[in-house]
Amino acid sequence: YLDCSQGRPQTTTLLLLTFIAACCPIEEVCASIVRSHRETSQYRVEELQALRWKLFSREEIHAYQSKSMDEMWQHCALRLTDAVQYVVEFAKRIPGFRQLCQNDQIVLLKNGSMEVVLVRMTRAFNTENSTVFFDGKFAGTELFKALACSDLIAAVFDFAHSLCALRLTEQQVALFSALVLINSDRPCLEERGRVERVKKEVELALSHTLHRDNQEGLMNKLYQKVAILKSLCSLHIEKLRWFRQLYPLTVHSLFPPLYKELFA
Ligand code: MHQ
Repeated sequence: YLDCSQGRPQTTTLLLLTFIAACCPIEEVCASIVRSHRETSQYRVEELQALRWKLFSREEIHAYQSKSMDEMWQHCALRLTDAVQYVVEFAKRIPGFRQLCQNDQIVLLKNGSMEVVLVRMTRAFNTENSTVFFDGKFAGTELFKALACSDLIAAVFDFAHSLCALRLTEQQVALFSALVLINSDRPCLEERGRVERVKKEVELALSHTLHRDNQEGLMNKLYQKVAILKSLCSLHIEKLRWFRQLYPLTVHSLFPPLYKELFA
């Protein structure tokens, strides 16, 4: 049945392949993570692709730039928190995540949710004009001027560029996001061994996908990105500390509780 030498596979062969896929545990892990990503991705890629030339007008950009610093911070914290909420939902659906103890689930989310938001940013990034989907349209770095952290914004946009250059498929984005989240090197994990085991599964799923796509070389490039992600997140935390010193009350009473719980 598996002989395809006549050039076209027989129906039975296709059925058999589907059957093999369904019983292969690693295929199942792949499929489950990809499904979780799809169901929690906030915007579908096709949706974002269709909107990629919908830019803010000069006046609209000016309106964002004229906001006060604390107003713009509050606005971005809200948008970021929305995005993080979807990532939390994604995490809960990664096979094995819910079976970890509560402390470790929180540790992984505290350290990894922002990193996954930045990975997901590549789906919402237009490399042709360096703009990102924000508040319903595409925005360049200048729109974020009022935040007064142009170094962070520039670094985040640079990262989006470099990750977009790898031209990952949606499946690859899904599995890479899961790998970023299930990181057994995070400090303060209680059951590091269990996290390690879940991580190994996800890693296997990612390398399996890359092998199938004939792109095994991507694995090393993705590991390089993990280091940049870590530095971007430290920079975000550093900026938040600086902002909190200037506007403690804004952070205390106006920032979303989830944002504070994760980053402050
Ligand atoms: C998601 C959709 C999405 C939503 C929000 C200083 C500070 C508080 C934040 C987007 C840094 C500013 C974020 C809003 C900036 C880097 C943040 C603010 C994919 C990610 C994306 C596009 C976020 C990307 C990062 C943004 C622009 O599905």
